[in-house]
Amino acid sequence: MRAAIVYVSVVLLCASGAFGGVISYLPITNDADSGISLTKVYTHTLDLGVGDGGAIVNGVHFTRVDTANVDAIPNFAYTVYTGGRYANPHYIGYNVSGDVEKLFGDFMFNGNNAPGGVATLTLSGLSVGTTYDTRIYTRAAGGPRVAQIDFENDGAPGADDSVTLDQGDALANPPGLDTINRAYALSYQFTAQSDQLTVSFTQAVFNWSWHQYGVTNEVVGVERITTLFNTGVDENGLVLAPGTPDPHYELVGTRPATVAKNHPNYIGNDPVAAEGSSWIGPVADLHADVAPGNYVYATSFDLSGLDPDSAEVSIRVAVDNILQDVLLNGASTGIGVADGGFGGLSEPLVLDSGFQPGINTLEFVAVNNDGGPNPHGFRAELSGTASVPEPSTFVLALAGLFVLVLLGRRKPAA
Ligand SMILES: [Ca+2]
Ligand SMILES: [Ca+2]
Ligand SMILES: [Ca+2]
Ligand SMILES: [Ca+2]
Repeated sequence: MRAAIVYVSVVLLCASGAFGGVISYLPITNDADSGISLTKVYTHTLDLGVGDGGAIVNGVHFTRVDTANVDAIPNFAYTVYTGGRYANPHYIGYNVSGDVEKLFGDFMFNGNNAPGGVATLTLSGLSVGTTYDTRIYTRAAGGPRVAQIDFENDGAPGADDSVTLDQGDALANPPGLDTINRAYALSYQFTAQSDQLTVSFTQAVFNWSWHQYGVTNEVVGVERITTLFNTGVDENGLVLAPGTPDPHYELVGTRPATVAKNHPNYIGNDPVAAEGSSWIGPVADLHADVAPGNYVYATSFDLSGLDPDSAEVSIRVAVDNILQDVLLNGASTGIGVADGGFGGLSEPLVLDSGFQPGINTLEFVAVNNDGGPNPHGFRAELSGTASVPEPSTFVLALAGLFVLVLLGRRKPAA
């Protein structure tokens, strides 16, 4: 009975976030175990180094960072206090295969840094109160490459969390992995107290700095809605050729909408087979005249496993001639775009209510102007996120149940 009470207390402490940041180590051998996923909401995906460009891992595109552009990367800074910043090309031989190998191959580093010298990575643009998981990708390349790593987010003096690691030895504890040359992500999970996280590397030995291979920062507990698609793209989000039926948009009451060659007056389609969007319509060449009246484009997406009350969908549209309304699950949202909206995509139109569990449907009510047949087309770019229901809510409910059971049992003895 006493053991059960202690267990419940521990669970309550963990679930209520009574601890600060959490440091952990995630071994990586290939794309499948990289933890890099299109379902995640990232604020930063950075591949440091030169020679093989930004890695694309499981569909997630990394931004290449080297000495030429490091100071121009938004919401990011890499500073050194002695020595200099250098970028190295691609090296192999560290037990990683797949596309993620291009993240671990090349790196930047603080060359000629003095013992006790400090290099810092700063991620900014964070939202106070949001929980993030910052991952610093690392692997062995000789040593002793020992550094004290400090995490600073709360703005109060002193590191919020610290660890000392030899980058050249993954067998040492921490990180305590299975072999010296095991690549891994150094994960730091924290709830932001300010809009930036600074990670400082204070190195112990001259010219043995930490190599910086890559950095990601993901929002914890939130996922991208991966079943939302732009108009005119395939399952991978790549633009389809004109004449192809759109696999995700139906022209209601007639047929699948057709991916279409844009009218010369319209914003140009993104290139075929690239990420982006394309015009769709009733015909394959939008220069052709079609009947005036309503053209309703419908698409659906799946919120299974996500909290519909937390869903938020952002939509940018271009339309010839008017977007009269957007229906979410059959209900008007009152969102529209006035005449002339085909020279560019609109500002984001945001939906943040009216979602339901499972499959949701969006219908775009487009109107082609009166006055006889004239050109018509529709184009949309959609993105969205939703929370993953928290296991801790369930754990708390379960813990509460245990307490009730315990209290109930204790009553007769009192
Ligand atoms: Ca690379
Ligand atoms: Ca601090
Ligand atoms: Ca890299
Ligand atoms: Ca028209």
